[in-house]
Amino acid sequence: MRFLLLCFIFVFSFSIKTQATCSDEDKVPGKLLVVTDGEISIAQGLSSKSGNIWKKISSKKNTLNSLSLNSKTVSSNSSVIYSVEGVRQDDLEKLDYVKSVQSDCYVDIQSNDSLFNFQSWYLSQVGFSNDSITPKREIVVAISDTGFDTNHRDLRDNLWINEAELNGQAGVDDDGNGFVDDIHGYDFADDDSNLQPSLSRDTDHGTHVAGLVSARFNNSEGITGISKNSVKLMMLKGFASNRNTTLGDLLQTIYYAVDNGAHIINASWGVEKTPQGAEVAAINYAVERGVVVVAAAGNSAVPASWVVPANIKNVITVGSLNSQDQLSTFSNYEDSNNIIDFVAPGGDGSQRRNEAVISTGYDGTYVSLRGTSMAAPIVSGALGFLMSQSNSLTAFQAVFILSNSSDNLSLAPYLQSNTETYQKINLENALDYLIANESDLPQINPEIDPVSGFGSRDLASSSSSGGCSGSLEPSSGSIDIAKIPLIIFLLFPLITAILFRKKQG
Ligand SMILES: [Ca+2]
Ligand SMILES: [Ca+2]
Ligand SMILES: [Ca+2]
Repeated sequence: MRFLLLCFIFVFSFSIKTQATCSDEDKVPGKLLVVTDGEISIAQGLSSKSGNIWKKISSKKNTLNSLSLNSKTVSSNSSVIYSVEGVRQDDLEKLDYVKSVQSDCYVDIQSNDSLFNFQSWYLSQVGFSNDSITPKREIVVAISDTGFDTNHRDLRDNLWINEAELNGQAGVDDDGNGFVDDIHGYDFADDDSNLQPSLSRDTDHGTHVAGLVSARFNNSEGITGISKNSVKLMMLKGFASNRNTTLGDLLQTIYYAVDNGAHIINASWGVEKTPQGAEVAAINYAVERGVVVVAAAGNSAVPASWVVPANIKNVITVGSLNSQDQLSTFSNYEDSNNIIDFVAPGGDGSQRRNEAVISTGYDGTYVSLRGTSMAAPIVSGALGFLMSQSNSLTAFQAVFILSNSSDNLSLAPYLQSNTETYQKINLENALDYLIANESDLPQINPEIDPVSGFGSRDLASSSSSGGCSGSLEPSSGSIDIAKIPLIIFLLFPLITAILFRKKQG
């Protein structure tokens, strides 16, 4: 908080030099900030002014009530700042121990999450408001990823909890769902309940993605997730401790998420291929049950239609923007197959802007990464947040709203000239849209293609039709995909720009 205030003051002193006080609108009624030339003694008598309150702001906390204005300062070694209520400004200005008097002001951008300032570039870009807001219900977002620091102070209070396992016996599948001790999720790569990441080079990825969705909001710690505490995180580890990560393991995460109550699944991973039976079936399983799968578009600067699961019909696919609303240098892009549904901030490559997105890291740290892996959870968090603001909004209705309230950008891939229209999410507009239209939103029932992939924009957009055409690989399908060591090109940050790593003691 202190850090935030300092930054604010820094900006303030440069931008509004001539304006000593805030606008009338931003003034806090009846509250003044008073600088004295020392600490004030307790009143000699309470007769002259009663009902005033002096709350010390600088150094040690101290509150004085009903102070006599005839009080003298105890010492004049240093200035002391008080927040004062119940006294007129001109009465204060007459006092010999008062050095200055000013209005207190409401600060527009604020958070008590200490790293908020590092975050603000991308939060403001998607219309994130820092107002506290009460969710009408709790939404579950499943994070299908590399593994997690479930003890992270900025995550542990927002974890999904399987109560039967929490209150059950170790080593026993207490809820009979087929998985032993799955209290916060499961590790499908190692078939156990240990969710810790196992790859040394991938340790931060899952924790980072989870934090973007639902790091604890307003807990005086670290960062805030997009969903402002309205989302519980179901932690699903699908990546193995070596290169043998399989699509099969990752598809298991989707089934588990759907079967165990997730509303949204974030998949910040992919593999370059055309859709086939297994992955299409997994996505259809989710879609038929009203669960939205959000996938990263990929970081290879190629068409997003090359990547599973991004290219599967009804998957919500997310490309990456830099802070200037340009497609990130690395971001996969649209190639007229209507693959990319949304764009959101994900940083930029070092050849242009060298930007990254800060979030939670492994072992209680905070790290900055870039990639469409980071853009996707911003959309997942936005969808969860929208759903939490309504008692009945479905995940696909949330997609509909996000699509109809987004900002259209005409963008070309890095070093290319062919532009396409992309939809940048806008949380503020989305919430307004929900409030204005909640009673007459259409039912969104995505068309299920039982066989093939390709095409997704028809889902997110109210007007466009189809998008499901073209050269589909027939799903002849009985490849045992779980046995193939696929080269999952994790949509990893190309480079890990570590602003700092803050140990949590
Ligand atoms: Ca279980
Ligand atoms: Ca158990
Ligand atoms: Ca926080």
